[in-house]
Amino acid sequence: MGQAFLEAHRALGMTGINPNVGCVLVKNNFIIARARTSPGGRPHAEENLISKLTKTELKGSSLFVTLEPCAHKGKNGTSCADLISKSGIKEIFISNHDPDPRTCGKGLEILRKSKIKIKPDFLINEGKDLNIGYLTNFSSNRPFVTIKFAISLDGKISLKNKNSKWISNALSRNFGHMLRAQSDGILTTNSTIKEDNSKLTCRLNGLEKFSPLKIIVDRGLKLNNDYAIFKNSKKENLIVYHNTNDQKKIKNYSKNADLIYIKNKKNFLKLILNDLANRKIKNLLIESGTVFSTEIIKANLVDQIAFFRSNKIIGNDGLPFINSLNLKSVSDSINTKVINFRVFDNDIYELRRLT
Ligand code: AOF
Ligand code: ZN
Repeated sequence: MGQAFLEAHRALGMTGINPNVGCVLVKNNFIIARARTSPGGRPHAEENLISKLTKTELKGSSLFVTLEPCAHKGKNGTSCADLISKSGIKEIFISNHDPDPRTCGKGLEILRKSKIKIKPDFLINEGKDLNIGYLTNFSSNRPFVTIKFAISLDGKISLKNKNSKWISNALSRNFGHMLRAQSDGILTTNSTIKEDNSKLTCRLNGLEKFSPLKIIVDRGLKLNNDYAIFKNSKKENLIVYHNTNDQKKIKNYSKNADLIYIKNKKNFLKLILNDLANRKIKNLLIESGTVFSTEIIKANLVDQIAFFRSNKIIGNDGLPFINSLNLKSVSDSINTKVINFRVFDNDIYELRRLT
C-alpha cells in the first residue's frame, strides 16, 4: 500500500477535479504493475493498471488501491469496481472510502457481489493524509489550506522597507514551484500582486501545464490592468473575489479575470473557501503578506504552514510573517506538528500542521 501511496502522490495536483489515486498489483510476492490516475483525471488508476495486463497476469493477483474503486460508469462504459470484479484479481486492499455519493459504499458493494476477497480500511489513516484535500472538500466544504512563507532564520518575511528578494535560496524557490504544481489553486491578495507583480504560475520545466487555478482577493477591486498576472490569464484560470458594488470599478477591471462578488463581509474568507470547494479545489496554497496571513490564520481557515527557512538573520529590521495574536499566555498560542522537512543546502523546508 505504501507503493500505491507513492503512485498516488506522483499524480498530486495533476488530476483536475478528480482525486489522485494510486494502485499496485502483486502476484507471487512481486509487484507486477503500478498505475495512477491520468493527468486531467481520466482514465482512472485501476483502468490504467488493468488495461496493461493480460488475463493470465491478472488471475490470482492482489490489488492495493488508495481509494474505493468507483461505481459509476465512465466514457469507457464501465466502472473501476466492475472492471476489477471481472478481471480475475483474487483480493483487494483498499485504504479510504470514496465520499463521492456516486461511489460511497457502492464500489465496495459491487466488489462484494463478486468473489474477490476485500480488505477495506487498510492503512486508512495514512490514506487520509494522502487524500486530505479531496476528503476535506467533502467533509468541510472547503479545500485543505496550506500557507507558504519564505522566512529568515528568525522568522521575518522581508525588510521593513519591503525588500524581500532572495531570502530563500534557488532550491527552495524551485520546491516552492513544485508546491504550486501540486496544488489545485493558489491564492494571494491585491497587496502581494502590487508588491511582487506575481504571476502565480508553476515555472518548473515541463510542469507549467500543472499550474493551479489563480485566485486573487481584491476586496475593493483596486488592481489596474497592467500587472503581469492579467497579461497571462483568462477567465477560466483567474478568479478575483471582491466585495464592492462600484460598477465603474467592475466595468474597468481586467477582462481576463472572472470577478466573483461576495456580499457578506463578516464571513468573506470562509465564503471564498466554500466557493472554491464547489469548484472542486482540493488543495489550496496561499502566498500572501503578513496582514492577510494573520487574518486567515486567526479565522482558523489554515490547515498547515510550509516554511522555507533560510540561513539569514534579519533581526528587528524585518517584518514578521504573522502579526499580533493578542495572546495573554503561551498556552493560548497556536501549536503545530512537523509533517515533513527537507534540507535545501542551507535552507530548511518545514511543513507544519496546525493542531
Ligand atoms: C477511481 N479511480 O483513479 C479516480 C476515481 O469525472 P469522473 O467520471 O472521472 O468521476 C470522478 C469521480 O471518480 C471522483 O469524484 C471519484 O469518486 C472517482 N475518482 N475513482 O476508481 C481513480 N480518480
Ligand atoms: Zn474509476
